[in-house]
This record gives sequence, C-alpha cells and structure tokens, in this order.
Amino acid sequence: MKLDATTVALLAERLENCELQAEDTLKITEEHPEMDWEDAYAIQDEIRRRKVARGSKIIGLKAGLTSHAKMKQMGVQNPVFGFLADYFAIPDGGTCDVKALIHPKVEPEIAFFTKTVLRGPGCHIGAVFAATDFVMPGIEVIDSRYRDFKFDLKSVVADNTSAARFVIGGQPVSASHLDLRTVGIVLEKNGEAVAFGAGAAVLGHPAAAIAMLANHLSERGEEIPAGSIILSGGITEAIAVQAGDAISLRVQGMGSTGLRFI
Ligand code: 0L1
Ligand code: MG
Repeated sequence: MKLDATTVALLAERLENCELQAEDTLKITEEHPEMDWEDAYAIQDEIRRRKVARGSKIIGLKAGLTSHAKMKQMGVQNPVFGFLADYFAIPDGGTCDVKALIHPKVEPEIAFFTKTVLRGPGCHIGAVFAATDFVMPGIEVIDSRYRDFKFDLKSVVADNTSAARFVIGGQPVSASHLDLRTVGIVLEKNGEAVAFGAGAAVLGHPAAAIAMLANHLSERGEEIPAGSIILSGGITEAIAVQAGDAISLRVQGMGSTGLRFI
C-alpha cells in the first residue's frame, strides 16, 4: 500500500459523502497518483465499513466492466468488483429519485443468487453453477461520483465501482436450464429498444464474472457468502437516464423487470 490509514479513511469519507449528498468530485488519483490497487480496495472497504457501522446490511456483490462494450465505453481492459448495500435495492416496477443521484446510467445484467459459499482460488463456472440457486434479470443503476464519469480504474474501485441502485425482477430460473451465453436481452427506454445483446458479451459467459469475483476475493482472504445477490456486469454499454424515463429489461426465458426515474 502507498497510502496511510488516515488518507484511506479521509478519501472514503469524501467519496461516501459525495454518494450520500449526490455531489461529484474529481478523480482521487489526481491528488494521489501513487495509490495502488490495495489502496483502491482499502478505500472501498472503508466505505463498506462506514455503511455497516450506520446499520446498512451488505446484501451482495457486483462485477463491473465485464463486457467489451463497457470496457470500450470506459477505455479500460479489466473488470472491477464492488458491493451492494440494502438501500441500493429498488422494488421491481418501482421508482428511483434522480435527485438522490448525480448522473445515473442503467446497465442490463444477469443477477446470480447463491445458495452455498463460493470461494477461490481456482473457482470456475462449474463451481458457480453448483453454488447458484437461480438467476434473474437485473438492471443496475450506476452513478459515478466522479465529475462527468471521468476516472481511471483505481478511482472507480475506490468509489465502489459506481454502484448506486439496482432492480431485480422476472422469473427466477436455474442457471443450468438456460444457455446464459445465447440468452438475448433487450433494454427499453420509454418503450423504445435502446440496447440489445446476449449473455456471452460478459466475459464469454456471465458465470465467468462470478468465478472471477470469487478468485479476486480469495486473494484478499474473502469469499462470496451463501445467500448473496451478485450482478455479473452490464451486457451492453450503459445508457444515461433522467427524470421521467421508464426503463425495462427483457431477458429471453427469464421475463422482464423495470423501474421509473422520477
Ligand atoms: O457496473 C459497472 O460496469 C460500472 C463499473 C464502473 C465504471 C462506470 O461507472 O461505468
Ligand atoms: Mg454494472
């Protein structure tokens, strides 16, 4: 690590306050170009600790930048990992108040629900299938705390990978009853199809993102707990939204989910 504990705590406080007050900031590597990956995840961990200390529950995890479309959109080459707090969840068909966010975008994803612990190293998609109870369509609402979504990967990791809200809906389906590589998705904004794709856009198979997450956590002595919800990453590039927009995601064989921005 290059940053001391005080700096990590101050950066976590600043980023979390930006999230809670819907204010943006410059990417933190401007001030701390020396920060490394350990620092970035340490800042994210401190944000997580602050939320838990205030009574939030961590209900799941997320993989981000797992598709070539997202990597190209963001100009990066590696996935990143974050956590999902209880208050990020929006009921299916519910509303999301844009006043609580800075510049939200939506991503169509496949959500995995685990029934047993999943741990690396050496986690592979077979182990992911064995540990998965079911999968469902999910829409992630991302909201980078960085001005104009201008960041680098370490700044994004520190900022909990832009996690903000999500909605899950449709049919719970056994992961082995569908070929998640060829499952087609359509994302609609105000009734118009704005993004299309198939599961294979996520690292060749969305379960590969979950395996990668388990292997990443094992390097830090952690695991994916049983009973987690995990967002496997956007299948297409992210779509900007504003108050008044209605978003729905249809996933072949899994039904649909949606939310409205107010
Ligand atoms: O979930 C994601 O793919 C988002 C990762 C962070 C980068 C961004 O804000 O787009
Ligand atoms: Mg995402």
